[in-house]
Amino acid sequence: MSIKKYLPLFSLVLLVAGCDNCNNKNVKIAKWATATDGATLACGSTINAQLAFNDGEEKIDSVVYAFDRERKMASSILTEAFKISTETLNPGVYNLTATIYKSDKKEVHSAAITLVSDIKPELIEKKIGAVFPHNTKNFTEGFFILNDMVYESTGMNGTSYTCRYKLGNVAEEKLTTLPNEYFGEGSICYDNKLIQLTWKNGIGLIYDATTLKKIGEFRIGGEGWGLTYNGSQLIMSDGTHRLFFMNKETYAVEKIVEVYDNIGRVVNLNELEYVDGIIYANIWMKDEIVKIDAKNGKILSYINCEGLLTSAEIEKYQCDVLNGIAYDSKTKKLYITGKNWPKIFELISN
Ligand SMILES: [Ca+2]
Repeated sequence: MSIKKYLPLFSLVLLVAGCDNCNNKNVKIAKWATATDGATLACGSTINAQLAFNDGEEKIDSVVYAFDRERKMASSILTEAFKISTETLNPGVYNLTATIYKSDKKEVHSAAITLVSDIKPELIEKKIGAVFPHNTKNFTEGFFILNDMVYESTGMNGTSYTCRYKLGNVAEEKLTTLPNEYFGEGSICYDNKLIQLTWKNGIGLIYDATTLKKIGEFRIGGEGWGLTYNGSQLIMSDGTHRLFFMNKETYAVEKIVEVYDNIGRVVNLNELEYVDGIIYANIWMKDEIVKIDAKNGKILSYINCEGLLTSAEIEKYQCDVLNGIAYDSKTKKLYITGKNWPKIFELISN
């Protein structure tokens, strides 16, 4: 099983923001004294931030530390170590600044601190149950189950549509077809609305799930990849390590959860499936599915799904990557497939 860990790209960098109002810009009052600069720590750790003052600079007036990218945490005026508890924080990159005041001087030092997950993910080998046929014409981008029907959305310009079928059948009912200029992506159905994202067109499309008429669209800030629904919010991936929780009426992003394991952030999150507080995501270009704690983005386990198709099947159908996780809430069974794959697999997951 190949589990590639991703190193954070920017965690080990101390950014010295420079001097504001320095009399002599070449002489610094202080520098970071501890491993604060560029630290990567597990959630729950205590950050000990401390400055080392240059000779003759000890008699400063004050230091104001500020922490948290959203600047919600209280600042503190200290000249000793500034201890920061991360007990309540989710994984992500946080900004720490120390502003030093000395007579008419003000010097600002900042550092990026990465909090990774404090959970070592479980490495799980796939367990496969029943196997069903899949339409190899479908370049699968969205995959979910509603009222005993499998719904699928497909991609590529000119072949982007949504359809549904009974598990076990390849004959499918076409629901909506996208204009050629749209590259379709993930989809979901809720409140009698059928939603399909587009990849780089910057919009999501809204259809009435009964009439299949387009009733609206919404803006997507970046790329649209996977989509799922937790009962109150839409959850979208964009190919990075971030998951966007969106208001189901306005489609405004209400929360971003960053996905990390105990090493660093995990990127290329693609098709998604929300199941009881867990988000399943397959990783683009890998036969691998991750289970993510939807509350905080911590990866709980990696499921190795290598070897689902034979090389003869891949050759015959020109199969692309694994992409598609669907949960049947009635039978409590999970299914996976891929782009142009000939099969749908029941994935037995604890
Ligand atoms: Ca799905």
